[in-house]
Amino acid sequence: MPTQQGLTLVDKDDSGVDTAFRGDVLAGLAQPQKAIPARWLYDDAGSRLFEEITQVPEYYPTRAETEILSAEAGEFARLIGEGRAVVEFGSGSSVKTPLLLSAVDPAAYVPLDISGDFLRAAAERLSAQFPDLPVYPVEADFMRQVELPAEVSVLPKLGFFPGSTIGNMVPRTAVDLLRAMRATLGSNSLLLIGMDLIKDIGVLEAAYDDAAGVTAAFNRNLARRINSELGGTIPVERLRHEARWNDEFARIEMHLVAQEPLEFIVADQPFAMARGETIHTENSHKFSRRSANALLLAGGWTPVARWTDSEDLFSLILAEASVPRNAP
Ligand code: AVI
Repeated sequence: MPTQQGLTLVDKDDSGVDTAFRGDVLAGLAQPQKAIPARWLYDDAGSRLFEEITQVPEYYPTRAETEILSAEAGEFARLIGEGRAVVEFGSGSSVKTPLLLSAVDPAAYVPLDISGDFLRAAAERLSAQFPDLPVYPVEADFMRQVELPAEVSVLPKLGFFPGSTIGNMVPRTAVDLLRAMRATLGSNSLLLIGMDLIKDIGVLEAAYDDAAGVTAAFNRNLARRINSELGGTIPVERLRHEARWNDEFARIEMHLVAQEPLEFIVADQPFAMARGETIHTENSHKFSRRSANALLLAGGWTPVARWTDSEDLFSLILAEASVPRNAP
């Protein structure tokens, strides 16, 4: 597996267009079921809108996971112990990360993120809050094995991947990521991972279609981004946000639904949508205890402890990289 550290991670052409974005959008819009990878939802405006989503009353995951992190500090300390390097996959939340760091008293903190700006801002915030904690931010795509800073190489690691972001990947990609995490963290490592639970469909659909319309704005922002970055003419106001439960695959899907027949251009190429046709923009998989365990095991992690919030909405799972002595 290739490793990388401190590389330039975004390829732009001569006119400043992100070539990976253009490639994904053009390929995605050409498919029978139009679909664009969810990672493109997060430009600056999208990232701000996602922060707003975490505050709307219907979006329970952030609240529920924060409740677990505050309530179980003693158990984390007991099972994880002090002195590890906490390696966070993503640049860290201003609320969840300090709760974990206070609980496990680590020897170092290593946030990994593909976006250097977010990473540096988060690392500065953290250093101000924990002045004695060495912080080593690494700008990298953590979907692949990442070479960690030499300063933490001898320390045992705790990976931290909150938010149920794993649920935004289809299982094949999620397993690839879990394996990459294992390769990054090494054989004596632990992983603390947030995984959202299957629950009442009404609760799920409301969480992804809040009354204030923040999630709708987050979804439609992708079409705005295509227009502004790729010379698009998508009539954004003719696309309706929809959050639908796919029971077969246990996931909430976000779609942009054409309200009438549409024709538009993106990067000089023509596209059309029939009335009711959709662009699929995100999956958010939900898990049972067993399906969460199966995914972790497939990715090379053995679950050792599990916590849920007081309403059983969300789970945090601690898993270890060591090889279990089970029959084959
Ligand atoms: C980032 N991720 C875990 C969020 C989720 O719940 O799947 C993204 C999101 N999409 C709509 N609302 C929140």
